[in-house]
Amino acid sequence: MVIGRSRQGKSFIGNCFAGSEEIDPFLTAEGIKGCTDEITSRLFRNVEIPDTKETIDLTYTDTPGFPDFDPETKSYENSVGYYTKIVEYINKNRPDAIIWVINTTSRNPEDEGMNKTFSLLIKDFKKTGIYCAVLVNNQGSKRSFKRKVEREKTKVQIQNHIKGYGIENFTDGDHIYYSYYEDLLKVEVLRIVLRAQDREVLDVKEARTFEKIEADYAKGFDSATATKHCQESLNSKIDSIKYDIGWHKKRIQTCTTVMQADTVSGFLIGFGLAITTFGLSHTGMILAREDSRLKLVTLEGEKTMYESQSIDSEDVLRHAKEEFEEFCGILTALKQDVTDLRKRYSLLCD
Ligand SMILES: Nc1nc2c(ncn2[C@@H]2O[C@H](COP(=O)(O)OP(=O)(O)OP(=O)(O)O)[C@@H](O)[C@H]2O)c(=O)[nH]1
Ligand SMILES: [Mg+2]
Repeated sequence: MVIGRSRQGKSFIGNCFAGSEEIDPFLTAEGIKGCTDEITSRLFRNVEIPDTKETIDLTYTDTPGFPDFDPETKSYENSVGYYTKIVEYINKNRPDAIIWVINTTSRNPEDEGMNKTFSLLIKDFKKTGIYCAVLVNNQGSKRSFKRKVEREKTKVQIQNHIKGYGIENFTDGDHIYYSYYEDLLKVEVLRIVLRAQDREVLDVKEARTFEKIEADYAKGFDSATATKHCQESLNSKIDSIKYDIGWHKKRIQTCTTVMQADTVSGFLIGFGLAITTFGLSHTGMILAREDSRLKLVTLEGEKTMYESQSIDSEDVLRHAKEEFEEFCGILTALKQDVTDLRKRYSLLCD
C-alpha cells in the first residue's frame, strides 16, 4: 500500500507494474490538485524479480494523497476523511507493507511542515507491526545515474533535502529506498515487498482513526492507560529492532551460502532477498554481507539500550504529553480546532 501527500507519484508507480500494451490501471494527472480520491487495489500476477528466476503476485493499493491543500475549496477538509479511510483499510486488509512516497522534485516552502506532519501520522502505523518504508521518487533521467558515484552524490543531496521531515522518527536504519530515475521505481517497490514479507508479526495491532484517538483523549488522563501506551511504544521499538536483526542475520547467511556454492545459479531460486540488494555478483554479495554486519552492530547496541530501559511515572507522563502534543500538532496542521480538546485534556497540558 502506498501513502503520501498528493502529487508524489503514488498512482504513477502503480502503473509501472502494468504491461506496456495495457491501459494504465491508476489515474494520474499533472498539476497541483489531488487526483486519486478512492482507495483502489490491483493484482499484478507473475511480476518478475530482476536477475532471478522468481516471480511474485503483487497487489498494489493506491490511496488518495493527504494532508494537502485543495486549491479549489481552499481547505484541507478531505485530509481527515482520507486518513480515516486509509486506517480502516489497513485494519481490514493488513497490507504487507506501507510505503510512504516522497517526490524530491517538488520543493515548496510548505513541504517541510507538511511532511513533518506526515511522519507523525504514520508513526501510528508502525505500531501495527506492518512494515513501513519510505520510497524516494527522484524522477531523474537514467543517463545521469549510470555511475555509482552520481547516485551516491544524489543520495546525499536527497538526504539533506529531506532532513527536516522527521523521517527518522518512523524509519531508523535502512528503511529508506531511493529511486533515482523512474525505471528503478518497480525494483525498489519489489525490494520493499520482499523485505516486508519476511517479517513474522506476533503482536498485531489496529491503527487508530483520529476519532478513536480523540475519544481516548476526551476521557482525560488515566495513568493505567498511559502506562500501557508508554510500555507498548517501547516494546514496539524493540520489536522493530528485533525484526531488523533477524533480517540482517538471514541476509548474511544467505549471501554466505550463495558464495560457497559451486554454481551460483543453483542457489538463486528463493534468494530474491539477497539478490535484489546489491545485484548478482560475488562482489555484490560481499557488499551486502558487510552492510548487514555493520548494521547488526548498531542494531544490537540499540536493542540493549531499549531493553535495559525501565519505565517510571515521569516517563509515562512525558510520553503521554508528547503523544498528545503530536496529535494536536497533526490536527492543527489539518486546520482542525484543538482548543476544546486541549481544555478537556487539561491535566496534561498544564
Ligand atoms: N515521468 C515521470 N512522471 C512522474 C513520476 N512520478 C510522478 N510523475 C508525474 O507526476 C504527476 C503526479 O503523479 P501521480 O501519480 O498522479 O501522483 P499521486 O501521488 O498519485 O497524487 P494524488 O493522486 O493526487 O495523491 C503525474 O503527472 C505523473 O505522471 C516519475 O517518476 N516519472
Ligand atoms: Mg494518485
